[in-house]
Amino acid sequence: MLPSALVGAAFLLGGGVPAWGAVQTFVVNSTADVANSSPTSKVCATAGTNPVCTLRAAIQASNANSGTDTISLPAGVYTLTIAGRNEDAAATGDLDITDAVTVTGAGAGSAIIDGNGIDRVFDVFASGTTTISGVTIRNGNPGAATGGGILTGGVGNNVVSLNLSNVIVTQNTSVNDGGGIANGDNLSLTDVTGAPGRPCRPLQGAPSDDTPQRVEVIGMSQRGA
Ligand SMILES: [Ca+2]
Ligand SMILES: [Ca+2]
Repeated sequence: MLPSALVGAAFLLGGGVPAWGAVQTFVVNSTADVANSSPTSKVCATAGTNPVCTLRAAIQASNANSGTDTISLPAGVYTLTIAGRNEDAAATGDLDITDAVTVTGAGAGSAIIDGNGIDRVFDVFASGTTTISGVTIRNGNPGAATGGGILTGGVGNNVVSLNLSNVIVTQNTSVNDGGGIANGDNLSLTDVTGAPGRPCRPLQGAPSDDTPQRVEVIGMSQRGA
């Protein structure tokens, strides 16, 4: 254990960047879709003279800062506008979660993340447990890929657990399966509402330890049999 005075000194010397992987809380203060000042920055701040903490910047900062950080998302409509599918560092298209994180929205009815049809909304492939609550996830469209709103599952030996609580997944589209959510590992759904997507399976994947509770899936149809 390091002396607290030394930790404090290191904190100051680091320009406010927590040292040694201390987890952080990022409070989003802009609905704009702008990347962080640098993909490796652990501070949520866009470049320029009036930096803000956008959702994308917060995801990137959380990815860069090892440990399960928290992202606080106030009420608002957060529309993704930086096109570019098949990119896995949250710089373009979907918001890639490469380090487990807790995203706490103001409420499913008020904190709305809109994929704007440019890509899915979240691609969660970080080891460990990611929790997303109090948001609506809508208008995702990854094109010829799975997971219209959310794609989650491990890459390589990663084991991903995604908990969704008080989340609405609606109006997402996928050419392939998982119009709402495509899951490859562990998915826990509590108070999650799904509403119409495209005619494909709204929820793909059959993990062994799903714990759905009070899950409502409305108006979806399944392609094929
Ligand atoms: Ca992190
Ligand atoms: Ca991406």
